[in-house]
Amino acid sequence: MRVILAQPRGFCAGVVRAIEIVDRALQQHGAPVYVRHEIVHNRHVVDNLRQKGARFVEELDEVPQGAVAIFSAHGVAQTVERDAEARGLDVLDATCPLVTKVHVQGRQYVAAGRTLILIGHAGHPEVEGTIGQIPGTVLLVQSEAEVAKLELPVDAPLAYVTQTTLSVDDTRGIIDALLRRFTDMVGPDTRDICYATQNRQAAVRELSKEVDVLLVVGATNSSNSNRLREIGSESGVASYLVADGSEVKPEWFANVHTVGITAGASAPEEMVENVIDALRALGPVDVTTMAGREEKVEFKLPSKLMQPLAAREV
Ligand code: 10D
Ligand code: SF4
Repeated sequence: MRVILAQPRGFCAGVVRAIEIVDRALQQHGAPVYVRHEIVHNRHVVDNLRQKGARFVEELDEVPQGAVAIFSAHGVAQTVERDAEARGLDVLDATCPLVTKVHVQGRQYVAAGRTLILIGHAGHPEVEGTIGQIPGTVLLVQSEAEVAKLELPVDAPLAYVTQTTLSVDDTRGIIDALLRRFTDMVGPDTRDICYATQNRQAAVRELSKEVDVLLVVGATNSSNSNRLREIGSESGVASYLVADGSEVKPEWFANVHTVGITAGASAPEEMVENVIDALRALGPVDVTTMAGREEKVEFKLPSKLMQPLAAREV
């Protein structure tokens, strides 16, 4: 079997930063440190940090007074920030800077007197965080059909922002529907969809032309990973989302010559290796990597974590 690895795939700069924040917090403060929500949507990442002493909670009332609390890469509402302050927690914010950028943009549109529409998926933590970062009402739109249901005057001053991990193609359709229906609408086009999401989607679209089966390494609750699997399916390729090699099923590969593998922005490269090992167990494989865009994005850590460890101990 031929295996072609997507390029780029796997960890984005926001995920690298978020994991590094938990690691450094553990080094500086010792265990336990508390993380609100999965730091990124991947069980292997979470289990690894848990073994090092991180404790994962869904709400801050599970965190003892004065403890170190880390917000996940997906961001939080302002009520969560205020709650952390009221509880005297030592907060480290691992919200991806590209998610924070959307919060700032949304607040600017509202300050300019516009009603804000958020294009995104209901219930996702990034969407809950973004809604809670913007004062006043934010209208959530999940599909083109929902654009038709918005109860707003056609000439109302409106703006939109989007979740960072959406399908570029679906989002374009929703934006076009908004622009067709309303006359005073501004927004970033699809640029709120982050560089990592756009690059991984473009790579999978290319890869899908070459393969019989696509495996996306990622978690079922990972929005960006699900979008990659959908692109494979929409391209007519049998596409499966797998957390690791244990989920790979031999029957997917009957009469299959070429398998594509990509990984969501929160999926560790070790899990890609683990999936390749599962394929090797079925027979010989020849692994190559597609030609693809090189990513050089890096984000700074919070200043609290930049001090050398020795200096803090003095
Ligand atoms: O579900 P998701 O794609 O938003 O998050 P995941 O943790 O899988 O990947 C990192 C993306 C983030 C934090 C949203 F920008
Ligand atoms: Fe940031 Fe994009 Fe990664 Fe989300 S997927 S953490 S927005 S770089």
